[in-house]
Amino acid sequence: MVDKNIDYSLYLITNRYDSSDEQFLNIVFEACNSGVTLVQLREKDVTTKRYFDLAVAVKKITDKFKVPLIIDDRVDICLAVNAAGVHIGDNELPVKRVRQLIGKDKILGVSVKDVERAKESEAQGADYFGVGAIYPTKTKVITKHTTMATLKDIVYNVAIPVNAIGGIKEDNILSFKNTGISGVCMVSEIMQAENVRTKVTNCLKNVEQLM
Ligand code: 3NM
Repeated sequence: MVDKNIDYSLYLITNRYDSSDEQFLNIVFEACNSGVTLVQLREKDVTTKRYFDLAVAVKKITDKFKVPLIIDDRVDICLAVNAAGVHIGDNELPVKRVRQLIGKDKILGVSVKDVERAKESEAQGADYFGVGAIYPTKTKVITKHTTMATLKDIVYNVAIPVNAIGGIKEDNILSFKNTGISGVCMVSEIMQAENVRTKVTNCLKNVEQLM
């Protein structure tokens, strides 16, 4: 059974950019070794085989560091590699159906941008939310700006953990003080850091001040 007592505080979401697989996996290794608390493998425009192979490789690393692995979008890949859970956004299977497919023990993350969708998704079995984009992001994603006020509103109206996403950097983590979030999700700040260890260590220090 998967332990659902998840630490969301520093949630790394991957992006391979132009790196080789070896470089990519080294970044994930270094990030886990430095203390990220959760990893999401996020792949777009790859074949199922490629997604699966990457998931197997990333899971070897996350398992080594006992960091739960979440798979973006793909229930089948999540089940195939026995990842800790799956994260879905809009335009995907309904939350209720995903919960039925993955069972009660796996983690189900959902991207939401308003209280209504958050309440509905919570009722349908979501375990946590990603709310954004709080700050402008250069990462390729279909999103829209979501305000701090909406973020706080969602936190206030649901019982499950809420994590902020979008343009989050070491230097703006403290802006989430008193929002009630459970963690910050980061793509480029960690994946493109000059020194992943220093970046993760510094981000963890800032995140600790939020909790
Ligand atoms: N989801 P970065 S924003 C994957 O708003 C993702 O739901 C978002 O990348 C949302 O940390 C985003 O590099 C990309 O800004 C975040």
